[in-house]
Amino acid sequence: MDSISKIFEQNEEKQSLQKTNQSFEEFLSTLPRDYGWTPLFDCYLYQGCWYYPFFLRGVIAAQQHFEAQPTDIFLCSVPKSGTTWLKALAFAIVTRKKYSDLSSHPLLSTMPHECIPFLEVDVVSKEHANQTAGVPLLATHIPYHSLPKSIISGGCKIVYIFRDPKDAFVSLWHFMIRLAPKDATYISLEAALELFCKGVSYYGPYWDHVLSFWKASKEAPQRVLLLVYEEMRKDPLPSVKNLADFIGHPFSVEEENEGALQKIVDFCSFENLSDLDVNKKGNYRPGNSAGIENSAFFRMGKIGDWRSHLTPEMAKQLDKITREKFGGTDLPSYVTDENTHGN
Ligand code: PAP
Repeated sequence: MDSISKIFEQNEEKQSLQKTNQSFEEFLSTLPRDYGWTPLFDCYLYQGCWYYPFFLRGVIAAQQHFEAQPTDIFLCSVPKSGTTWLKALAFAIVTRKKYSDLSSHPLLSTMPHECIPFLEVDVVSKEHANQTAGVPLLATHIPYHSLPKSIISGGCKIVYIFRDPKDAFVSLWHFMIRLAPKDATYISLEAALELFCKGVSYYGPYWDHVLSFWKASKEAPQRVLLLVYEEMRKDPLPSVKNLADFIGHPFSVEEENEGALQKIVDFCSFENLSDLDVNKKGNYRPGNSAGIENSAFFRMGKIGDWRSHLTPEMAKQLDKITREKFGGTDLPSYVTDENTHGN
């Protein structure tokens, strides 16, 4: 990794940046490569996880330069598992005193992703580590074993959200179609499933990602909290209360009596956020090749939407891997009863 250390030395000069790009390309060429679900990018295997080059560059830079502060709180997730929701909730919880009047709340005009820096994209050096306006929240999709060391050694709190791999797969497939250029041939559901099952997906393998945080939560439950999308969707209050306690912003009895917890749950609900103009009409990272409409992050927000897309055989294929990977853990089984598979 010596050459890579050099690659990511902080240097703002144009010439060095160009050199960096060339060296990064060279590094990429040494990694296993596969089709990235879109003609836009291939993906590359680094430390057991599949990345697009744009993100991998940031992951390596973060591993080398990011110095976490012990007070930093990391919102972690495998893509398409509830990241946007978790960001909105955590942001609303932490800032609730400042924005007790919801009519001026930043989430009314800013999509949740823009409220919280994304480690491997927005925060790659010590200099940039200070969080937005004193909010100690950062987000990342990096699996636990590849997180920058200072996050673990600094004892930072980590909140991890995940969901049924079948729904995450369907959600990701829709997202990649939205991301693909308008005139491009979209990846079929069947081809995407084959890649997903091989582990080749955005920050995949999906199951290994979840397991990395599950193991960490077993080893250090005081430091790593797991949130289950389905549990939150069915009954958000207990999980959101737990989240607030865990990140050190518990709701007082008085606040609960006044309905402050319920107010945040309602404010951050799919129904409310997806109906805001900013999330219906705004754009995320405009001008970037990975830019997309904000609405792509608010599709259905449903448990079990996979039933509208996957054949029983496809669902069984995913369930088989889930059973193998999650067997022996106390993670939700996510294996659908044989009799209820299907559309
Ligand atoms: P990301 O990894 O690209 O940030 P992420 O937010 O993790 O995406 O996942 C998007 C999913 O969360 C979408 O699921 P779907 O495709 O099955 O519909 C999206 O609809 C859902 N989602 C977004 N916001 C909320 C919310 N407030 N409550 C519940 N689900 C939500």
